Amino acid sequence: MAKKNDLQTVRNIGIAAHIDAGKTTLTERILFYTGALYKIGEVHDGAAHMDYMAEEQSHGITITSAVTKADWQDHLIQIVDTPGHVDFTIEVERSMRILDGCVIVLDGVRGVEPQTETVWRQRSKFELPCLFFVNKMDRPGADFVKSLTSIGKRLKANPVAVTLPLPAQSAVVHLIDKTLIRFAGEHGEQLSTEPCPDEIWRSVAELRENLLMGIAETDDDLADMVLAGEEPAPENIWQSLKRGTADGRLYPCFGGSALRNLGVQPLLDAVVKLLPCPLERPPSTAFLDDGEEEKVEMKDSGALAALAFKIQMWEGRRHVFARLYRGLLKPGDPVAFQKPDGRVLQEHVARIFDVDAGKKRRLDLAHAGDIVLLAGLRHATTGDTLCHPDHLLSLERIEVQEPVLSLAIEPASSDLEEKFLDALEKLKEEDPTLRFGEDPETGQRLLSGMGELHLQILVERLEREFHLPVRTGRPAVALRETLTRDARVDLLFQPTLDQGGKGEEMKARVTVSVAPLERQAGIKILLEPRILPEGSHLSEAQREALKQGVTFALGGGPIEGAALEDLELRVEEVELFGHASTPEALNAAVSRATRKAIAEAGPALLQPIMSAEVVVPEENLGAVLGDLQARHALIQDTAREGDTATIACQVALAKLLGYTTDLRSMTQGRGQYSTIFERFDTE
Ligand SMILES: Nc1nc2c(ncn2[C@@H]2O[C@H](COP(=O)(O)OP(=O)(O)OP(=O)(O)O)[C@@H](O)[C@H]2O)c(=O)[nH]1
Ligand SMILES: [Mg+2]
Repeated sequence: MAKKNDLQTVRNIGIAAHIDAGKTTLTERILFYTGALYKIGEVHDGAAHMDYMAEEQSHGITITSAVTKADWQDHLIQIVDTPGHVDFTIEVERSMRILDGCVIVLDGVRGVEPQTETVWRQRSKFELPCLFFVNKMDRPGADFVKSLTSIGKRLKANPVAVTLPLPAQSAVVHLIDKTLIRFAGEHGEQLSTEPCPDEIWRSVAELRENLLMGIAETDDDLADMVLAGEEPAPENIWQSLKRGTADGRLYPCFGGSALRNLGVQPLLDAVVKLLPCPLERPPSTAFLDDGEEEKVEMKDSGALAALAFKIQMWEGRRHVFARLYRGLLKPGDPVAFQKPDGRVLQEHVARIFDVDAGKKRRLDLAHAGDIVLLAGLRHATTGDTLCHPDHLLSLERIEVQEPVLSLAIEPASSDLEEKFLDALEKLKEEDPTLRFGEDPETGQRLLSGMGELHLQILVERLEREFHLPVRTGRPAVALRETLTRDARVDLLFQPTLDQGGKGEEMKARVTVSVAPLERQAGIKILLEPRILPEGSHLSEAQREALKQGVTFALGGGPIEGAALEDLELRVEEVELFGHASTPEALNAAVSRATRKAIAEAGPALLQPIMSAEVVVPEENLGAVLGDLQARHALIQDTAREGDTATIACQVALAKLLGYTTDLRSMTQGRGQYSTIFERFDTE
């Protein structure tokens, strides 16, 4: 293996894509060719090394990102295989957060798909240099050039071809080296490389031209050479391509078929040649306790800075995945971290492990740049920055989406209650997109998550991993409430003495106004009231009481008790009455006024609206469209190509519950769809 503490020879990459594009199949090939695996396990046989969870094997999909490592050309490649299903998008988000580069996989028949756009946005947020692998080129209808065009069109990126797949010949043309690479042997492990024969080269010369022109646009030296008709040396091309990839101006594309063992090794070469080592990434920005910024450079010297990005139960014990950004970490070392609420906690790392999918190996020391598994931490969780206790700082946290679907759930028998709560606590720790709570109105236990599959997998895990049979209700969508018009309320709070409780007089008057805001505007609170009588002021405690009163009142709307959204609330005026205007009085006055104003402002329910893409055989298009219309979908586009049709639409999540089964029966199992949460809106 490459020496791990020589960061020049390390590549940390993620593999991301739309569901089923072939990420796990590709990762299995990478592990096989690099010698990390001596036998290829196929996803469809439930045998993939990377999909080691029982639910992953039974559903044939990836659910949780798995870290593995491979050795290629004296480099250590650490690979995170991420799930493609949108319900598990947090897994992609947190992986992208800690990686240095990524490979986005496309299905060569489908090109860019909806979830490709999502992972693309996630990659862009962290400015990760990225290569594309156009997979499934063995399938009928696969089209490499068209897939590249879809990258340009849908992702607004600049793709350049590096290898062109020729599946019929089990070969790829390498456009930089001008070679033809053939793949032979049982698993394509035997490569033979020859200069590309003229008759093939003639048909690909245009792609080579595009590659050179693309690079020339980002590199003046190379531009001069190309314009002068000179042939740049492959080494020069690689170098400029690496620079263009690093700053996001070029996206090198590779073609092949993971399942048919075509074109994977040239992609691996390119991971080493084109993607950055940890040292080549810009330093991360961290914030010190006093709000000052600090640049964290990837190096062993300096105070520890590591980001906990994932919690996983391993043999029943809590483990924390972390990436080290600076410093060294040994078993027994103390780490401190600050919670979002400002609390600072400190604990000890008991053991450190190197991880390979479902296996772990003990380490004596972790270096900057490493991705490791830590045991012994009870409180550190996803998003926390682990630091040296004398030098506290926080790296940017990981964004978590709010759940959109919930399910009433209870243990099958009441004596399992304690075990049930304990198990949910553990699952919640692992998965920040999972919520568990009680419906305030019905008292039912509610499990909330990102979608039907997410909730289904959680229920299966409770039963299999925790041996906990549960009873569940039907999934229901998460709701929000908003306003449809302005309202203004003036309220005098003056309970009669026996209502006041302690026998002390309470009195305060407030004027509150509310107004609707556009969708996704959130909540705006303006708390700068005019104070009466003229010349008086609010004490710190009174101001805090007003703030709390408002927050409390906005916690639940009048229709379903759902959180309010997209509105502006202004506390316009507060009248004080000497000692009687206690903080309690102000709190009660403002929260009552707020509730009343909301009730008068035409409250309305908002529900999750999804963007959906439905792909069906042409012959089923009419039936599927009719059915979508019956679900009140807003059809945005229908495109036909060959014998498949693609429908783009927006539809309320509530109308999509159970759609997987319905679509299957309308299309004899051939239809597919994917959705992405768009916004909360009235239907
Ligand atoms: N024809 C063909 N099928 C492939 C190829 N690569 C993968 N598949 C198949 O496509 C299906 C999905 O492959 P996976 O590797 O699980 O895809 P994934 O992207 O990891 O899927 P998720 O993790 O669930 O998002 C499996 O049945 C694979 O055997 C390929 O190159 N050609
Ligand atoms: Mg997978």
